[in-house]
Amino acid sequence: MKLAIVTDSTAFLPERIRDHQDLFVIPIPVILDGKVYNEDVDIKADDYYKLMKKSKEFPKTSQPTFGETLDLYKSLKEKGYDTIISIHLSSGISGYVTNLNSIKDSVEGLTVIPYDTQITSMPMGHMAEAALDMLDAGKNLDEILSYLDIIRSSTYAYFIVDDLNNLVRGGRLTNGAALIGGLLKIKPVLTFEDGKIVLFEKIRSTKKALRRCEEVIGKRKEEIGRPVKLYIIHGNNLELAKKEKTRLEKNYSDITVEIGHFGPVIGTHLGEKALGFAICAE
Ligand code: MYR
Repeated sequence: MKLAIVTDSTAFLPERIRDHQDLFVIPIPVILDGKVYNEDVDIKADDYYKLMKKSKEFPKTSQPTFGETLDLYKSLKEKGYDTIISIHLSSGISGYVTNLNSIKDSVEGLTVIPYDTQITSMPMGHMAEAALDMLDAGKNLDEILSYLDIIRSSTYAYFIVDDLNNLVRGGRLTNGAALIGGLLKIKPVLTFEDGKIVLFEKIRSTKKALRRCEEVIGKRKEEIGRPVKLYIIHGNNLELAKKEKTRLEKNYSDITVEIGHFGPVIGTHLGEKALGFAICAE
């Protein structure tokens, strides 16, 4: 078997694997004032948040086309790969991974396994990382997929946004329209349930919402019961991410927290200044 790992640009990838020879990233487009930008190819996070502030129209995202995806798969077949694990953002927030099922058998001699991570961002980057590490260690396809399942079933994310408007207008908050009236004066903590974004708890202030995220992450850490990865992810809010890292590492002295950022695609749906906490098995 010659295996390639494909993921999409919403994965925040650890630096050490970004140039791995068996890793390939398909960019997801964002549309700003009618112009299409491929994430991390045409635009990076820093510039995007600036542009988003100035945009006249509400920003949008879309899925890579079947043509673009098939071109990538075909090129990998030509490079000698016969198997691909295609690791993507949750089917609860984008139809992309589900739609891959209709093209996965299109390239003769190539087995494509679409993998629905039920999440995105740093935990998804960790799934790509774990798959590559296992590949390098000589593990077989079943072993790699079983390990991805362990990470997926132990992944939890809690996050707050500065303004719920983007999530509600983009249609990514389950029951968002029904919730919004009641959420005006509070800071909701959001989470993923069955791959969808839902309200976790209504909290009175940002400070209390952050304390609640720290507490619930600590509880999850005990439940997972094995070494974990702990992530703080920010939407152009590095100062707050650093403060939270210090607090978490003080509270849970046996862990190191890694900081990453939300790129243009997730930034489109969460808006600027979002902050997320994520935990998963190492
Ligand atoms: C599409 O338009 O189908 C592709 C992109 C959809 C991205 C939706 C992102 C939702 C926000 C994710 C929050 C993650 C917090 C850890």
